[in-house]
Amino acid sequence: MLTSVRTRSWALPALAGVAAAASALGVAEVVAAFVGPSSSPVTAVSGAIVDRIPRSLEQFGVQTLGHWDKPVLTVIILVVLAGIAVAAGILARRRVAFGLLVFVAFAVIGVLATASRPDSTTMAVWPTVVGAGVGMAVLSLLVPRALAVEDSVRAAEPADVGGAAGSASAAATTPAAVRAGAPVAPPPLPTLGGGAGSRRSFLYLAAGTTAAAAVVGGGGRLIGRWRGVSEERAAITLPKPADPAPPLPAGAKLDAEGVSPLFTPNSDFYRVDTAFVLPQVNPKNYKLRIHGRVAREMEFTYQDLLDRPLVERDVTLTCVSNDVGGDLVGNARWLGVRLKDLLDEVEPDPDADQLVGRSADGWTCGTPTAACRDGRDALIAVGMNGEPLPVAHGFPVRMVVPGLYGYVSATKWLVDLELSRFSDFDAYWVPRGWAQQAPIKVASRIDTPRAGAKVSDTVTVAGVAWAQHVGIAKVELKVDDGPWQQATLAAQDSIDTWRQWRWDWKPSGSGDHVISVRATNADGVTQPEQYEPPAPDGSQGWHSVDVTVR
Ligand SMILES: Nc1nc2c(c(=O)[nH]1)N[C@H]1C(S)=C(S)[C@@H](COP(=O)(O)O)O[C@H]1N2
Ligand SMILES: [Mo]
Repeated sequence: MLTSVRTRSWALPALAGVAAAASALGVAEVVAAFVGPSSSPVTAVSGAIVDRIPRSLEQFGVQTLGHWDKPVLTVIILVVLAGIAVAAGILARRRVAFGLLVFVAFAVIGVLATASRPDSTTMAVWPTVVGAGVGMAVLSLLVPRALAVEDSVRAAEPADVGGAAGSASAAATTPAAVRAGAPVAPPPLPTLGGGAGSRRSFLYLAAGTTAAAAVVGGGGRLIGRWRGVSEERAAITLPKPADPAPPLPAGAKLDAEGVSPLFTPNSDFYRVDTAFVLPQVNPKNYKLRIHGRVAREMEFTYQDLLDRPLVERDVTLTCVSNDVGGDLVGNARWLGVRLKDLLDEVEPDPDADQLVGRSADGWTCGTPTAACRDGRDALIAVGMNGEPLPVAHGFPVRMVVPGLYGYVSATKWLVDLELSRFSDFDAYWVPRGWAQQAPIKVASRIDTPRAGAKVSDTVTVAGVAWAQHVGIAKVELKVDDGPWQQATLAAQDSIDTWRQWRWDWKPSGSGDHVISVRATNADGVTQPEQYEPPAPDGSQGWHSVDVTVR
């Protein structure tokens, strides 16, 4: 009996803690909707954690969870917060002030996190402060009520007390009003059966408060999104390119079922970034500043960029975290301003060997200045596959440099370009263990058949191969330890785009087989068999799939 009394007397204050924490977070989301997305304490703390995650763990996260990495981390954070909220409620049993202290500690963490985000403003602490205030008020209201309910229930169940002895029993029968620090809540009259009823009504109160807070918080997120830049984006009509993409050669698209399309639709395009909520950069106030080791600083509005002659090019983007056979790669038709022209106008110092890109949310990227000026189609891009950049892909302005992995070339939500030196500055991923310079390695992937597929008769093996800014010269396949055989290549769109390939295989008998692919670039470099993981400068090795011939 004693244990059941104790369990129950912890449960209601714990619920009060959860309801209070939910109220704090829900209210904070609403305030954040108006202050700016990164001022949400959950978002800011998540971001601060991501920035401190060790390289191995981050690598593991991206690899095993893919684009689910952020939702999963958010759920983990919410579960941890719920645990702490339970603890705050239980602490408040002794003294409401103890529970309030937990909220104060969390407010301090939230304030530090929101104030130190790279894109924070002086307003950024408000969601946390207001949220914490509301949470503390809810805790102060609910905990005494929880205790009063417990006391009235216990008063109505004398059997519970009779069986208990010692201090536990004394504590369990102390009226709420006597507990130090607890405001006097009117205890409901202890009538038989009425105790259980008030317990239930408290449960409804706490659960109702939590649910209302979740709705308010979700509403806050929606308001934040609605207050975002999707309307501004929808209102934009991009100018026609002065220099359109060259027409696709005949045979640039293979029709093989299951092969990646030559152009990846924007909705399917892989997304990799450190942003917990997408930066909402309004093109109306947009400025791109180019400065640092230059003869003259310059600034460009969004309209300034659109007013320049626009270039359209097909470029395949690849993430350095893409493992052998992975899908962190995609091809798009980009529209933008030639970066080389802008750099020629600011006149970089000869020793400025690194161009540092900065995003609206403070992420940084270091690109060799030479790669931006050597004649390749390095772009300050505003369009992707015929539309303004999607917000997730860097709206309104991002960088695209053929031949370099995304983390050293493809700054999204680009607002600042600084001419610097590799010896003076390490961009975001460099201190986290990734290479300072990272040209894309020649790679190939089997799209079909899928690993583990059951196949028969004639098997169409097909996929893509890429070696941006060099070009793909040859793709070969082999089955088990058989000889390498040449695949049919689609016609080359450009050396900066991937090439589809296909190979029709007639298996000679049933059983399990391993199909492997390797590509050779236009410089004659063939993918080596030796596997290398993505860190520190890109994965390497042959992609293989195992199939069963029936
Ligand atoms: N602002 C910002 N830009 C960024 C990143 C980032 O984290 N923040 N990630 C880079 C990386 S690692 C890659 S691979 C590409 C991915 O571009 P995508 O999401 O449009 O496919 O964006 C690059 N640009
Ligand atoms: Mo990346």
